[in-house]
Amino acid sequence: MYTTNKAVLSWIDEMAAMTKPDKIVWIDGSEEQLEELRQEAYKTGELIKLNEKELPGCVYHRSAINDVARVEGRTFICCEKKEDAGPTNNWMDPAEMYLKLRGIYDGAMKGRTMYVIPYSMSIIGSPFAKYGIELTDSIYVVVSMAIMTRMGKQVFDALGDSPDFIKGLHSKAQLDEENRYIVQFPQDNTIWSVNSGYGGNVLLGKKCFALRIASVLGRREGWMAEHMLILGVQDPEGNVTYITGAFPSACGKTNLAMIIPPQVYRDKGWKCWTVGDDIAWIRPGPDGRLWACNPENGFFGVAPGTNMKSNPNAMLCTKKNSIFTNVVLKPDLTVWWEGMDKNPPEGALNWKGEPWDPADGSKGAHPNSRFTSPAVNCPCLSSEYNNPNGVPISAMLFGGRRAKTAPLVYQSRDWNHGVFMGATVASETTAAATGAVGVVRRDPMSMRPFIGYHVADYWQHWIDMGKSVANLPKIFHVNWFRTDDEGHFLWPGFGDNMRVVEWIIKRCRGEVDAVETPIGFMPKPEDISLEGIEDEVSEDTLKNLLSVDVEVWKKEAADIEAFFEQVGEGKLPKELAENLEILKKNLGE
Ligand code: GTP
Ligand code: SPV
Ligand code: MN
Repeated sequence: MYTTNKAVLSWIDEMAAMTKPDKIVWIDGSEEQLEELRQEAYKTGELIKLNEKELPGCVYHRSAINDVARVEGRTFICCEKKEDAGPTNNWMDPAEMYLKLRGIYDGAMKGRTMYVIPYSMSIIGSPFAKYGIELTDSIYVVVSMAIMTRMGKQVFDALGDSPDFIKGLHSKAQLDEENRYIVQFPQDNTIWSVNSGYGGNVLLGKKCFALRIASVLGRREGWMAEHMLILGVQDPEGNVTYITGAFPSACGKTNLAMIIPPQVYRDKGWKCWTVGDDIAWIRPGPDGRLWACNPENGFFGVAPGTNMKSNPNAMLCTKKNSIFTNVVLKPDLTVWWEGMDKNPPEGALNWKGEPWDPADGSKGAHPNSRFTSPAVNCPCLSSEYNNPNGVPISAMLFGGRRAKTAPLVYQSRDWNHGVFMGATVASETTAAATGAVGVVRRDPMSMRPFIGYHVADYWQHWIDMGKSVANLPKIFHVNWFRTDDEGHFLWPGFGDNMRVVEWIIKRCRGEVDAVETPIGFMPKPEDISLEGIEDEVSEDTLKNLLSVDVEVWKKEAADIEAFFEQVGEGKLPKELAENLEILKKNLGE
């Protein structure tokens, strides 16, 4: 026990009385204790130690075959009134949900150990910091939280006697899909997760706390919790401009957060720095700007497609002290995934643990297989990463996977139009959540699965932030995923996204003008540099990428209107309705 905090102790007593673990172990954050736990997990097979020479400090983990992604259909926001959860969340009366879950948790930790994990989201003691405790029966969760958060007994010192902490309870229970629940109780600062062992469902500091619960806190306290990367872009003169980007799950945040500019840019002196790759907590600063910090302390990144060409920085992050989940396990105890290189290994085990023959056409790694790596491993980690005040934001990007419709980049006319652009983001679904992949759905601010309250109230909070902040970031929409009629990507993406980022930064500084179109400001084609990729992207392709098809956009506007009717429930902010009218008028409707 590392605390005399009565609220902490009585809550742990109550949770232990319900889940009935054989023993309770307090996690202090020391490497010795973590190593003991890893050794224990090697014995049970929960973790497999990887090749110490090739991958020092790394472990392999498999989640159950039916448990490899977030389960949006089984994720609930249990606030007092159903109407406050809104149409994009599952809801159940909190008393009813507690009763139901108590039944499932009853004795769920019998024969197991309950680990008490004290952790901080953001730098301990900083203006951003919020503390949490996760109780879990999974060693995988303990070692993951040690990477993903600032974890250990120093959190109790910071918390002192305060009852102000997020109470997280996780049990793998039987990993029973039918009784799997990921439940947020915002009025109680409580998260209960049961019958899963997959990252986003069980690392409670991440989506459950830092987005679902934190979005509720942010609305109440005047700040924002967003599903955003944070990137520092350094120009040849040495000025660093910070941008954030909200793209839906598995749509490119980690990749943009770790971008390496193309050679022609590096030669001129451009450099990019990672502050965060998934979540941003954003607060108004004393200078009237918005300041962002990354509340996490590691990366939980999509493995497939990550390679030394697409994202060398992410590859280098995974070389030590990392966890690999649901990837291919090679006979030499190293790992592989689709898109790492062109040499699928012989004699390896697939993500299910079965002998895998690459020739049989099946995937070796699960499409949502992941690496978990400490932020300190990142070769391009920003010098401001540990700045307790965060970094000042000049631009915010929204985007998604759109084969058609959305151009490469466009800029909003003003903040409210930018909020409209974010509110109406549409993207093809990915393997990051269970369910069909490749279906276009509206994913407001890429937060659809993570807003802890009514989506229209969340939009209103964005509008209100715009009124209270003097010096707002500029807002842009990007789409790296436009395809030709054969389904090939038109834009090379990855490092070459720097070409779009440069235009965005110049817009923020008033250094380049733009063309006004029905949907917003767009670059003149000659203002997007193709230097060095003239062979890959012709001027015609670029024009195509920057084209707005009025007929397609009329359909888009009608679809947005239907979406607003469906989710607005009589409280759609008038600024969004106005922007829809402007769009329709601009399209000649
Ligand atoms: P979460 O961790 O689920 O929130 O995902 P994320 O938004 O961080 O996505 P990530 O950067 O891991 O990218 C997901 C997938 O998109 C990977 O397979 C990438 O290879 C692919 N991807 C990322 N950026 C680009 C790009 O610019 N162009 C193309 N074509 N694919 C990209
Ligand atoms: C996402 O799905 O957006 C992720 C992975 O970042 S998870 O932690 O599972 O949510
Ligand atoms: Mn994410």
